[in-house]
Amino acid sequence: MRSAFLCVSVAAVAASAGASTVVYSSDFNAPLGGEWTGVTNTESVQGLNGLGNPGRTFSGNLLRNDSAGNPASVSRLTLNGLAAHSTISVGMLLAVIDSWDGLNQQGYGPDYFNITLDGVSIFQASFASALGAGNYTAPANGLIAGSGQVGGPGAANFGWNGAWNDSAFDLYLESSLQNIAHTSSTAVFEFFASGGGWQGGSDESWGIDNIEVSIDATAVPMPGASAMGAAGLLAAAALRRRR
Ligand SMILES: [Ca+2]
Ligand SMILES: [Ca+2]
Ligand SMILES: [Ca+2]
Repeated sequence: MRSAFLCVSVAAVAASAGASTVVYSSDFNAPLGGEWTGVTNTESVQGLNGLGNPGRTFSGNLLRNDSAGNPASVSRLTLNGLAAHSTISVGMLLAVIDSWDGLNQQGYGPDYFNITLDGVSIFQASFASALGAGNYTAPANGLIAGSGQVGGPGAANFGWNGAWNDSAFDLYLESSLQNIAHTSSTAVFEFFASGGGWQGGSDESWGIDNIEVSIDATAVPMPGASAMGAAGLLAAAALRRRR
């Protein structure tokens, strides 16, 4: 019996290596905590409600940032006290709201959506829904609402400025946001628009919903496998005593 418990304990430790642990998530449906600073406005997802891939769809509210400027004002997520890790991943649903102008150079573009981690760019893409063309190619199933381009099939208006179509993307499928080398116990993500044609306001804005941050799980450092085995035995014995 003792040897059986030891085997189970060691197997569990081995299985956790390489897995990931969610350290933060928000669907933006409840008031935001102090981890969010900068532009922290939340509002209805409007016509995007229910759209997405299985397990992650727009619902309730999203965080919407319609600030102007180049770069525009950021929405910032600060996470402290992260456990030991070597990589970090972030996923979210992105709403590209109203008349983005892609890389258009006629005075209305370019328009970019950016994500930085600890001040370093981890994502920048240009999207188009009014003029020109963007430079973002969504992976399979990455486009979850609208056409993702000007006048493409599926073009639709999901709310906000009714004169302009909207699109949405599942950035959980964006490989550049997965397993980013990172070891600090603090992580600061900033989300913001930029570009010489960025107008903001009711002309062009963005929203995010269902954000999730995870780190690669690392078993709590232990003096050795035998110590973990002993801890597992003690825990199992304690459980049995309580029953
Ligand atoms: Ca939501
Ligand atoms: Ca623009
Ligand atoms: Ca719209």
